[in-house]
Amino acid sequence: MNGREFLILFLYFLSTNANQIHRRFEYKYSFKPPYLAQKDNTVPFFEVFGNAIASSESIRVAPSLRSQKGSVWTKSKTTFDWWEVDIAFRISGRGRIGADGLAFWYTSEKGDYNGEVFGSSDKWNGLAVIFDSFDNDNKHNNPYIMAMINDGTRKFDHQNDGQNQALAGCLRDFRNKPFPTRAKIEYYNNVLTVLFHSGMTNNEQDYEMCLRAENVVLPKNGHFGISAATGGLADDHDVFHLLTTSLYPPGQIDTIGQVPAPDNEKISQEYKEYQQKLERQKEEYKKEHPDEQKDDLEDWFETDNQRELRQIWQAQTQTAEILRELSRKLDEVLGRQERTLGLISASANQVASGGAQQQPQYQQQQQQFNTGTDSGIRRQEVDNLINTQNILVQSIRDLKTQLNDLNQRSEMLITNQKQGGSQGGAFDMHSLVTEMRDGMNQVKMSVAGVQARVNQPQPLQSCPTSNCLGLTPFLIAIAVQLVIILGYNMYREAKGNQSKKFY
Ligand SMILES: [Ca+2]
Ligand SMILES: [Ca+2]
Repeated sequence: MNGREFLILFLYFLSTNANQIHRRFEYKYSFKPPYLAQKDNTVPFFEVFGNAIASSESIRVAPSLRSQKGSVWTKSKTTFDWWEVDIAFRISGRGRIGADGLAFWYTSEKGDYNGEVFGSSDKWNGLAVIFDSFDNDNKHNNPYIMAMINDGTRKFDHQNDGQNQALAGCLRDFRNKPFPTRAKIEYYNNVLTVLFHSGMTNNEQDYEMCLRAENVVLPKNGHFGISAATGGLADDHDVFHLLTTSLYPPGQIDTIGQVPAPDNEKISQEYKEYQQKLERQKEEYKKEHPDEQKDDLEDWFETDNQRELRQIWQAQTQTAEILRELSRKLDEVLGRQERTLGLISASANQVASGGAQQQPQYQQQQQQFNTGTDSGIRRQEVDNLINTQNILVQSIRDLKTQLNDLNQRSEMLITNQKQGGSQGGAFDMHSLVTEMRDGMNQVKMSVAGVQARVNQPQPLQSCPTSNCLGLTPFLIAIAVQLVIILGYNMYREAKGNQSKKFY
C-alpha cells in the first residue's frame, strides 16, 4: 500500500466516523433498579417531592389515593445541548377510567409538586410531555399523550385537556398494560421526537412514533423531572427507570463533548466514591435485614392478575408464532400447487402438439392398459375370462352329476333284467329306454348350454380342477354305454324267444 492509498483510506475512515451521532450515557441524570433508592429512600442525583415514594425497584410518583401529588427532579441542570431520555412507567388502577396522569419535564427550573399541572408547576419554562389519563372535556380522546412547550407565560387548559396548546400528540391507551409502558423522548438539532412503547410485549424494539416536531427551542440548560397527580379518581403512577443519553453531532465530541481534564477527573472520582458508598450501604442493609432473603423470595410469587396477564401474553405470543408458521406453510402449499399446475399445463401442451412420446412412462402404460392398444390383455377381458371359467366348472360339475345318475339307472336296469326274467320285461324295458332318452336329451341340452356360454375363441390353457372332462371322450363313453345296453337287450330278447320255442 503506497502513501496515497493510505491517505484515502484514512480520510474515508474519518468521514464514516464523522457521520455518526455520538452518544453518552449520563448516570447523573438517570435512575434504574436495582437499588434505585438508598436505604434512606433518597435517589442518588435526584430529589423526591410530595407524595412520591422511592423504593429499590421503582418510584411511586403518585399512589392510588385521592388528590395525591408527587414528583422527582434531577438535582443539577444539564450540561449538554441534545439528549434522549427513556422512561419506563406503569399507570394502573382498578377503574375503567383513571386520573389524573403523569408528566415528563425538561424545564429551566424544577417544578413545585403543589402546582396545578400533574404534580408540577404551571407556567413552566420548557417542555412537558403529558400522559393525560382523565378526559376532562369529555371528547372521548383520553388517555392521550401530548407535548407542550411553554415560555413561562401560559396556563395549562385543563378544561380542554390542553387541546389547543399542544405542540403535537397521539391517542394511546397507556393504562393497565401487562408490561411497563415506555417513552423515548429525543431532543436533537431542535427536533423533538416522542416514541411510545405500548407495554403489550416485553420486546425492546416495539416503539412506535407518537409525535415529531421541528424547530423546537428549549432552554439551554434545564432539569429533568417526572411528576404525577390523582384527583377524585386515582391510579398508581410508578416509574421504573429514567435513562438519559447525551447526543453530540458528528465531529463535535472532540471539542464540545469532551469535558476539560480536571473536571473529568473530578467526575470520575465522584462516581467512584458513589459506587463505594452504594456498596457499603448494600452491605449494611443486608446486616440490618437478615430476613431480606425471605422478602426477596416473596418477589418470586406472582399475584393472580400477574399470572393471568403473563398467561395471556404467552398465549398471544404462541398464537402469533403459530400464525406465522401457518402462513409460511400456506405459502409453501401455494408454491407447490403453482408448480404442479405449471407442469400439468406444460404436459397438456405437449400432448396437444403431438409430443405424446414424451409423456411419463407410467402414463403411457396406464393408457395402454385402458385402451388395449398394446399386445397385452385388458382388465375387462381378464374378468370375463375368469367368469367364463367359473361357469364352465359349474356346468361340468352338473354334467358329472347327471352322468352318475344315468350310470346308476343303467346299472339298475341291468340288475333288474338279470333278476326279473321276462315277466313284464318288455314294459320295464320300454320305460327305462324312455328315461334314458330323456337323460340323454338333458345331457345334450347341458352340453349345448355350456357350448353357448363358452363362446370364447381362445381355449383354456389348463384344466381348473381335477374333474376336467373332455367333451368328445364323454360322448364316446355315452355312445358305448348305449350300444352295450341295446346289444344286451337284443341278446335278452333273442334268448327269451329261443326259450319260448323249447316250451
Ligand atoms: Ca385531562
Ligand atoms: Ca379529552
